[in-house]
Amino acid sequence: MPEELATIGLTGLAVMGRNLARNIARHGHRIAVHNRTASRTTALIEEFGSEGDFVGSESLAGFVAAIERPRAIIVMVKAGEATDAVIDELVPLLDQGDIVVDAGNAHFVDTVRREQALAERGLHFVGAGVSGGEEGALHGPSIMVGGSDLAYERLGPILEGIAAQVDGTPCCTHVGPGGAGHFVKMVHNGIEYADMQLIAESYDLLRSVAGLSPEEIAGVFRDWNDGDLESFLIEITADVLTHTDPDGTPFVDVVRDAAEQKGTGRWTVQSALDLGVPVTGIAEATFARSLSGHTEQRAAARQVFTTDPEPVDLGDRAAFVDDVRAALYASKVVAYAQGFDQMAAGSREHEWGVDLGAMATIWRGGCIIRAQFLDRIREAYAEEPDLTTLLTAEYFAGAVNEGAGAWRRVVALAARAGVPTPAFSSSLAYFDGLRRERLPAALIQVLRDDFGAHTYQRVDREGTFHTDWAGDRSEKEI
Ligand code: 2AM
Repeated sequence: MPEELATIGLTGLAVMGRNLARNIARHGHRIAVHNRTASRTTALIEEFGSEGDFVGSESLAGFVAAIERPRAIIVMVKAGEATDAVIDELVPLLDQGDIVVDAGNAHFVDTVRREQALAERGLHFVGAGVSGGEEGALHGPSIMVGGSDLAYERLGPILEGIAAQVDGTPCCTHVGPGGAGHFVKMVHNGIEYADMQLIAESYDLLRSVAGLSPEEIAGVFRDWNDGDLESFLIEITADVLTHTDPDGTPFVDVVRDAAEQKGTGRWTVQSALDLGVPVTGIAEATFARSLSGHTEQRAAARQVFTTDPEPVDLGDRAAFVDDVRAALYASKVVAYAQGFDQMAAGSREHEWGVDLGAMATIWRGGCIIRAQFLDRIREAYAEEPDLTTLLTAEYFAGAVNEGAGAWRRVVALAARAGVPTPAFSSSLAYFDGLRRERLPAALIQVLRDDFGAHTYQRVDREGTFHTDWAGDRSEKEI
């Protein structure tokens, strides 16, 4: 056993775990490292041992013994059964007050279950969402930490140190107890789905309607990245669109157009349905990925529906490009407003006390959706912590109002040109739904009362009513 104990331990040394361990070591922490297959541990120390103070162990028992108490042990294995397997092996080796951190992409429901199970044995379980991919793990991710205050006291100084920093503020915070960290990481990923779908729709419109080449579209995205839309995803879109295959074909044209998903978008939508929060942007983005994968149905539909819409008159191309920018921005505001609504609803439901402004703050750097935009969200919540919806915060309301005309023109033109813009269109519909004086929901209430006696309320007086539709149509107060 080494003389000096390690400050923290990490087990699971595939690329994310390895990079996170290196990041921790580079920040001067003595770190115990372990992997089921010991060769990964040896490889890490051989290749990167000089970067910091690593203590490698072949056995899990040796690894646990090498960490100072209360122990902080990060588990970075594939989410699901592997996490449970590692926890089951670890728990008998631990002492009261030790902390197990799951830094994988767990479903927050599993995190809640694991936290309760470990709490019964006097152990802290921390579900930590880590965003930023492999590069982020190494150079500074955004970290969303769940679990107890006591656990955060031990972990916070280390994790805040290795996280991305924006204006001197770490992109890491204690989100709340239980599954709070993994819940907000899930919504973060859902928002990422919406963000990418909106970018993809913009690209499609610029290419299919405005007739720009991928190279030219890269230029448009580069320009956009100098303004309000500045973000990591816009930046890498500009970059990948300039890439070509060896024969000069735009790279985007040689990749199969069937988008994949690992499940966080689906989880976000499932949770939103349970919470009753309309995350239409995220849902459309998730469904658009599913649609793209239904290759047989797509082939069948292409054979049957061969008539193209009549060509549309684009008018001024530069003006259209600018309209797409405004529509993208307005739709993005909606997607984020919806995602933040979901976090508020999840926090209320589970009594997590999530500080929405703090989420915007830690997403400014390190993570995939990092953007200037998030600083605006942070400011909006700083000004008004109980904001009903981000859409009505002064800055966002202004941006949406300014872009509304362009948004409508783009969605209408896309419909006429037969270019699918599910995220643009549903975001506009959501916006109009919110701002409408009267919604046709009144008719739905009447129909429900007719076929199912589900009752309704009236605009002109208090109470719950039912009309005898099958009989004399008299109204009764219930
Ligand atoms: P391995 O190198 O031994 O396969 C990503 O798959 C990481 O999770 C790897 O470090 C892998 O270890 C680890 N892992 C996957 N399933 C595991 C399990 N059941 N127990 C321990 N580690 C596991």
